[in-house]
Amino acid sequence: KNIKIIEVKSEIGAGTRGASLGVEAIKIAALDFMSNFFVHFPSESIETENRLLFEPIESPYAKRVKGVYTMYERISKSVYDTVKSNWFPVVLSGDHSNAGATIAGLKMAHPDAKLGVIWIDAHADLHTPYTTPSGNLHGMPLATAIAEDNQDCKNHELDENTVQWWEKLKNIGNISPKVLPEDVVFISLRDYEKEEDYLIRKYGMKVITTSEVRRKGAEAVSRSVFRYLSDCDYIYVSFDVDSLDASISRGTGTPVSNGLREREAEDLISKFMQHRKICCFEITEVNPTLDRENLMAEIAFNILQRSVNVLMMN
Ligand code: DIR
Ligand code: MN
Ligand code: MN
Ligand code: MN
Repeated sequence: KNIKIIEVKSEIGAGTRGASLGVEAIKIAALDFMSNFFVHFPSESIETENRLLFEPIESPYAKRVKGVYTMYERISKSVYDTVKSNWFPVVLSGDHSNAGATIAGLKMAHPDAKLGVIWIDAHADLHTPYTTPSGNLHGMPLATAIAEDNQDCKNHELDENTVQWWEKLKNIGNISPKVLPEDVVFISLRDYEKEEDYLIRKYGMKVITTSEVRRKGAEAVSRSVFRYLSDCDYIYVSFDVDSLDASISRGTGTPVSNGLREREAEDLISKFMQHRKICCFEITEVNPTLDRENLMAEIAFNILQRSVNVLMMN
């Protein structure tokens, strides 16, 4: 595969500041390891809307949603163009809201294909403006992909403006839904709210826990994931670094205990990358401002490097 790196230094979907520095921190990790990894690949840096962080918030239940929509437009177009010109997109992104846009771009490039998603994350990211506890859009990208409102669990009344932007997010590319809930697999999910649990149960979504990864190993877990997603044509892997255990993920906005070890994540993700259906890989939520040294970015870089090596051999 011919790799192209798409850099998305956007953090307007996060609740904690600093994830927009994650991409640069990963490059610093490469330099500290004396690796010339980044020399080998063409890259594109997507313009951001981070200036909105200095402005007042308009929609408390979908913070900076207009800016996130602009990012959805830019990122989906870049991913679409990359796939259409036969490059394999590796996305390095700030906060996880960007992944909703990556999925949109993949679906726009393959409108008739069935798209599967492997979501490696402590969180389900299935909130909607109707249910969100925080208003942060990094908790909602999968809901945009499956075009879910979850009105059954509604906690807030929304103003018309928020509703309109949310509708635009779900419908970007004029294909909705992009992914079916049955074609999503969660890995190391362990910190989610009852509204998300409702959707996971309602749709019978597939969840593979940290202990299952530890017990069965990368090989067996990977086999069962691809068996589960066997009727998908293309599969996207989204790696939120907070899937890693809190003991090593200080450098992310929302660390959670009982997560994956570095080696477990690395072995599993590089196994995934061997599969012919894998069409895109994203690493997200590295926040060096919260870290000691640059540990989170170094781990992300190691996983990136090994994954890309596997992709290039396939
Ligand atoms: C929580 C935290 N579920 C929220 N979410 C995430 O605010 O929606 N943290 N994704 O990384
Ligand atoms: Mn996430
Ligand atoms: Mn997360
Ligand atoms: Mn199926």
